[in-house]
Amino acid sequence: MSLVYEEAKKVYAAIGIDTDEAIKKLSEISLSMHCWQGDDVGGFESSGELSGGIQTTGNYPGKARNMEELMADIDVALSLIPGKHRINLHATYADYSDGIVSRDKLEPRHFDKWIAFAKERGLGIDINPTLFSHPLASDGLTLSHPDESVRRFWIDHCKAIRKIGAYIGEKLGTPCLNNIWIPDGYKETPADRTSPRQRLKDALDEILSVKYDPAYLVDSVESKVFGIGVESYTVGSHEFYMNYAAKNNVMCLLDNGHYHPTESVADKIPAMLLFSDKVALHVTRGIRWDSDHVVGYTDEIKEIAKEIVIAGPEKVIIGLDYFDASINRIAAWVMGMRNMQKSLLNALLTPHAALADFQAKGEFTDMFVLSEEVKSYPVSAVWNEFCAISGVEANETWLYKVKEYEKNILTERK
Ligand code: RNT
Ligand code: ZN
Repeated sequence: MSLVYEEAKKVYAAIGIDTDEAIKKLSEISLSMHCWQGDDVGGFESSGELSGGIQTTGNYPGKARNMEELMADIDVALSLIPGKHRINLHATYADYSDGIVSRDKLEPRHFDKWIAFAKERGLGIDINPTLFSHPLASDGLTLSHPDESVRRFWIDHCKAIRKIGAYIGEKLGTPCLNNIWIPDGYKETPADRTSPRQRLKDALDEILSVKYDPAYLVDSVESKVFGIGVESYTVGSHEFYMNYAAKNNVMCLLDNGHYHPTESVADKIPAMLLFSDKVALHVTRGIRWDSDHVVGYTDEIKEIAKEIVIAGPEKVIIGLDYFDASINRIAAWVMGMRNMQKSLLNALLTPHAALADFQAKGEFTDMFVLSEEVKSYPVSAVWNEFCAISGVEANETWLYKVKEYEKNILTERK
């Protein structure tokens, strides 16, 4: 135990916080690390363009070109991130070594390599059907497409992925989160806002009519306010999914890049949890819009972390979702994951009960002063201790290892 940590321990003890306990709790929170940061949401199915109103910008060298490279890069990232985590996959990261398979025909065996990878490392896996970057999504419509045959393809795809998710959950002994996000929407103000949503509702009903053991598979639906090219209307809006989730016993997934910039996902979490047992998150950093920048140690994320800690971390499934191709992709993973963890630690070191007590008594001066002063308490000393216990670098020196790997491995990829 370092002297600095011992000092910090005393400082926090004075406001009733046990730092050892905070470290223990933090080490029990796992985050789902999105595989798609490693290859700019490319996947292994085709080399076609990314579609669906999302965009990766930048051309930093060294993008993973296949499953082996992506796995190797994930290993490097995880070696620099404290704690035990999960991997979040998209359907298009299937194992196509026996040939490309149509998305509606994907089978559990196409994910056996990922399962073996996860098992060896003690990781969980989450999954997402991929309803973009495909000829049948080129109209910008999938589950809400007016053409029945297009809808059928995507319904069957989602069903195939749920089956795969349940298989993964069973094999790994930890529930796999299947998250449905669709890009569907319109560039111009639609004449009919109802029919597409009716079709989406019917499609979801069919997809979710197949029941799986919740010990293996849990489902969430992810809303969005707009996407590039679908600025006027999105079928899967927040109200649509919030009501759908409540009535159908699935989870809402809140992506903090998917709301109007002044809306706060931190504020939504406790509201949602009065009506559902759990909520799922995609943590990102929007700048002006859903720009999917690397998660920072920002006020927005700290406030989200605070609500997670107050609610109880077991009630919130935390996944990251961003894609930056302008910097080293492994560094992007590591920094985002560590920032989320540091934000959680910051929340674990905040005297919530005392602050809530001030609020209840109407002692707002005390509440304000304590919450402000606590912001400059020595979180970093506790963070460093957590990293030391976990066997990873405490500060920016982790980047040397990424740079070494970049020099030896990434620059060889052309
Ligand atoms: C898009 C959604 C969605 C995707 C990933 C790749 O705006 O956030 O979650 O980012 O599924
Ligand atoms: Zn998302």
